[in-house]
Amino acid sequence: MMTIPKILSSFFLLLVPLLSSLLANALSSSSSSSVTKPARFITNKMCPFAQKAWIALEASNADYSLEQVSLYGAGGKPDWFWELNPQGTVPVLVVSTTDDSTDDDAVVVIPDSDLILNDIAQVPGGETLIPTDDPEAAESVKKFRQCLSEFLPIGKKAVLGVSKGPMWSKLKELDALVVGPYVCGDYVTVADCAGFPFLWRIENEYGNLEKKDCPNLANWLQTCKQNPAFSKTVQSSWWWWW
Ligand SMILES: N[C@@H](CCC(=O)N[C@@H](CS)C(=O)NCC(=O)O)C(=O)O
Repeated sequence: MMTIPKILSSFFLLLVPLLSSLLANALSSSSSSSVTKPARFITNKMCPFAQKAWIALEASNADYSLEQVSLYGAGGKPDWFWELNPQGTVPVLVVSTTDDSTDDDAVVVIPDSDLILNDIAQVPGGETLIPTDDPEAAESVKKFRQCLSEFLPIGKKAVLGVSKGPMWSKLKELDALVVGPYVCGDYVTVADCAGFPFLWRIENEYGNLEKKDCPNLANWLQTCKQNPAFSKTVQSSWWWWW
């Protein structure tokens, strides 16, 4: 029998491609003029979900400006942020589809890290990080992201609780999905962007993953850390994903 979290995560995984295609349509059809203004990336550098999107913006060479918002300060979140994203979460990416700054309708707000990854090619200058012309690599991206979404609640339980066994088992599953040097081979895809913030935190907390029978993940983390698109997003203070 399916557990409730499994149902929810399956539902979410079904929802993400649907929302992505709706967003892509909105982005491509909302204006006749070309997209040239830099996107606005609203973030908090301590958040792993926001880090995912930040890496993708960097790795895809997108044209964007970064604005940090304080999430848990005494004054609460600013009104403009609530108006932009009523869920009150980062990251948020705002993509203009016209050069006319007075045209409010020509703005698309993408308020979720997975949606941002999927739509990165819609950002000015952005190159897709989804290998559309390589079915094998596309399948490898899909499997890695699926396994990662299963890892997140297991990792949370392990970090907060006593037993780490289920987390190490799930990490071995992820390890087996890494082709190397990046998840799908020689180039960065959304799978690398999605995985790095979370797996970096695990390595930071528990040490080199090679010692946990995850040599591929250990080498992959090393490769990512040497890539400026990843290394510039690493912070000395950071949050877990809960
Ligand atoms: N599903 C969202 C989750 C983002 C998320 O949980 N962000 C946290 C910070 S790491 C947040 O904004 N929390 C603000 C709050 O809960 O009030 C995504 O992937 O973008």
